[in-house]
Amino acid sequence: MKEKKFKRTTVTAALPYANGPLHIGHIAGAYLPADTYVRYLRLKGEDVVFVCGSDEHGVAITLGAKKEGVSPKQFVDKYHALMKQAFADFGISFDIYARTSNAIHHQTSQDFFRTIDAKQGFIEETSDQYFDEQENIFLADRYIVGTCPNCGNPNAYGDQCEKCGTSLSPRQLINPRSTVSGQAPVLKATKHWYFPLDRFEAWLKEWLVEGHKEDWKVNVYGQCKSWIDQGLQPRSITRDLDWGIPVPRPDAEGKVLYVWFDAPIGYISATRELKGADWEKYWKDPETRLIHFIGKDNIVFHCIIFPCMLKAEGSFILPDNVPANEFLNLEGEKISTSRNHAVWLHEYLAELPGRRDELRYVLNSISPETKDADFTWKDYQQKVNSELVAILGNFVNRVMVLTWKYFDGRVPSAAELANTSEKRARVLSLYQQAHEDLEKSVTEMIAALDGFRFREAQFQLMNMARIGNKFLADTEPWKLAKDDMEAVGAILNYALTVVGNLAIASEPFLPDGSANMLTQLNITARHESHRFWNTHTLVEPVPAGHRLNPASLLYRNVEDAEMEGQVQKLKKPVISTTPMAAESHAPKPLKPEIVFDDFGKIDLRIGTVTAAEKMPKSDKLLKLTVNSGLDVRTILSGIAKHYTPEEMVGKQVTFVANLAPRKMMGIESQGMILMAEDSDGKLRLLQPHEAVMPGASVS
Ligand code: B3M
Ligand code: ZN
Repeated sequence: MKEKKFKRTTVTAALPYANGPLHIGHIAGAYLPADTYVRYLRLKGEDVVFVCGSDEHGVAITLGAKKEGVSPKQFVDKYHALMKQAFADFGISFDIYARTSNAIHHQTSQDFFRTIDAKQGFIEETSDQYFDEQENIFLADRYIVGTCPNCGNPNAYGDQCEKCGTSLSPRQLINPRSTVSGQAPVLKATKHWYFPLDRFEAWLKEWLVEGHKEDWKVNVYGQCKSWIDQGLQPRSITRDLDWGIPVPRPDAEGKVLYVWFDAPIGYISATRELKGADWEKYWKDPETRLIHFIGKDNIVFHCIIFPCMLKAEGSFILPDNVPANEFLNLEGEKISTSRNHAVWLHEYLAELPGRRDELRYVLNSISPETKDADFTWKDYQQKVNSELVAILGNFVNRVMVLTWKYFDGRVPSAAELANTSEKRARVLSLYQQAHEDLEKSVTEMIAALDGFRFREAQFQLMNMARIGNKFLADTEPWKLAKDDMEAVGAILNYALTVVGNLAIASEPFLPDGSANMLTQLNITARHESHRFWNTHTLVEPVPAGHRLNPASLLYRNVEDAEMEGQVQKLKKPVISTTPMAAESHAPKPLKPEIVFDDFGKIDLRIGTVTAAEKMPKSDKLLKLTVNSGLDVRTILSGIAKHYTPEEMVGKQVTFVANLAPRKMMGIESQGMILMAEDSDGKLRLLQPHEAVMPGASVS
C-alpha cells in the first residue's frame, strides 16, 4: 500500500438526529472510536479538527415535533441542547458541536447545491408521489406501509419489506397507508431534483472498488462494493417539506434539500464555523486526510453518495477512510428507542457518577468493529472489577503505596544493578524481560490505533499494566526490603516509569484515569508524552528525587447494588420453567372440561385492522376498524395500555366473529379480539404466523 504523507487530519463523527437522547449504541458506534483516535492524533502533535453537530432536518424531526406537539425549531432546540450536554459531560472532545439549523450551514449547503447546479449536475423530474391528504404532506418512503407484493407481509415499508428483505418503492405496496394518519394516500404530481449517481459509476469503480480494496475495513468495503455492483440510479435530493434548507432556485418554491444532502455538508459548515477564514485547508488541501466515523447504517451515504457529491462540486478532497462500526446490542436484544430498551448516556452519567472511564473502557473492549457486539451489565461489572480495578488500578496503587512506604514519596534512584549478587542478577533479568515486553505492547498499541483497531489498542494498554504487575510480583521488592534497599529502589524506580508511561498511554482511552495518574505522580509529562507517541518507545517521565503526591485509588469496584437498578430498568417479565418461578408467576387454573361441539360454536376469524383510535374518556379501550373479509366492523378492545392506535393499524388479529354485539360507552362492539395475557397482566395479540387473507377461519 502506498504510504502518503499528510499535513493534517479532518475527523468527523456522524451528526446524530436531534430527535431523542443519545444511548450507548451511538457512543460505541461512532463517538468513542472517533474521540479515542482524535486524542491520539492530538498527543502526537498533529494538526487535527474534530467536528460534529446535530442533524436537525428531515421528516424524522418534523414528525417527532408533531408527536410532542411543538414546532420543529422548539423540538431540535431541546434535543440539540440535551445531546450537546451529554457529549460534553461524557468528555467527547469535539472541537465543535454545531447544528444544521445554523445560518452558516444553510448558506454552505445552498452554495454547494448552486455549484453543482451550475454545472448541470442535477436532473429535474416531475412524478406522482404519495400524498397524505389528511396531514397535507408528501410521504417519505418510510412513512408508507402496506402489503409486500413479494411475501404478503402486511406491514412492509415503502422502501423495504423487513420480513423478506426485498427493496421496494412505495408504488409497489398493496393497500398502502400513511403511518402518519393511517389513511390511504393519494398520488399527486410533484417536481424534484435528482442527483445522477449513475454518472459516477466508472469513477466509483476506480476510486473505491479498486482504490480502497486494501485499506478500508472489510465490512465497509463489502457493503459499498455490493451496492455499486447492483448498479446506481439517480437519487432525489429535494423534498416537499416546510422544514429544512430551501432549494436555492427560483422555480423550487416550497421545496427543501433532502436531509441526507445537507447533513454531510454539515461537517464542512461546522469546520467553517470553527476555523473561520482558515477552514478551507481542512477540506480542500490534498495533503489533508479526511476520516469519517459512523455506524454501519450510514455507510452508503458516506462512502458513495457524499464522495460523489464532493466530486461533483469539484473543489473538495475525498474521504481517506471510513472506519464504520457494526451495531451494539443490549442484553442480547437490539437497542430500541421506542421500547425504551437502551442505556441512555445522560442517565448513565447521572446514575453512575464518576464512572466515565468505566463506560469508555467497556464499550471499547467490546467495540463492534467487525461484527455486532452485546453489552450486558454483568459483563460491564466484571470488566470494571477484574480489569480496570484489579489490573490497572491495582498496579498503580501498589507502586504508589510501596514508594511512600519505603521512600517517603520520593522517586528512588535507578541504581546500577550489575551482577553483584545472584538476587540482583535475577532482578536485572526480570527488568530486561519486562522492558522488552512493554516496548512490544507499545508498538502494537500504536499500530492498532493507526489501523482503527481500538479494541486491540486498548488490550495492549492493559497489557502494559499486566506486565507491570508481573514485574512486581516476580521481583518481590517487599522481600528485598530486608537487606537490599538499593535494589528495592531500582525496582520501584522502574515501576514508577511504567506508571508514568501508563499515564501517558491511557489518555486516549481513559482520560480521567490518565489525569489521576499524572496527579499522583505530580507531573504533566507533556514533552515525554509527545516523545512516547512519536517514537513508540518508553519514556522516563518521573526522574529520581521527584516528589510524588499521596496515593489514591484509580477505580472502585462496581458493587452489585449499583447494578441492580440498571438491570431492573431493562427487565421485562420472563417466563421461567423453574418451579420456584412458577409459583410467583402461576398461570390461571384450568377451566372445566368442554366437548368439541362447545368449541365448534365459536366462529374465530382473522381480520386486518384498518384504523384505530383511542376511545375518549377511557384509558383502556381502543376502537378498532377491522376488515373481517366478510364486512368492515367496529370492535372495541381493552388493549390501550398495551398497544398504541398507530401500532394497531395494519396488524392482523384473531377475533370472535359471531359474538353477539355489545354496546360499550355508546358504541357497539361487533366481536372480540383474542389476546394472550400473562400472569403480570401484559396483553399480546394472537396473530397468524404468516399473513393470511382477511376472513380466514381459525380452527
Ligand atoms: N443523522 C443518521 C443517524 O443519526 C444521520 C447521520 C448524518 S451524518 C451526516 O444515524
Ligand atoms: Zn416481503
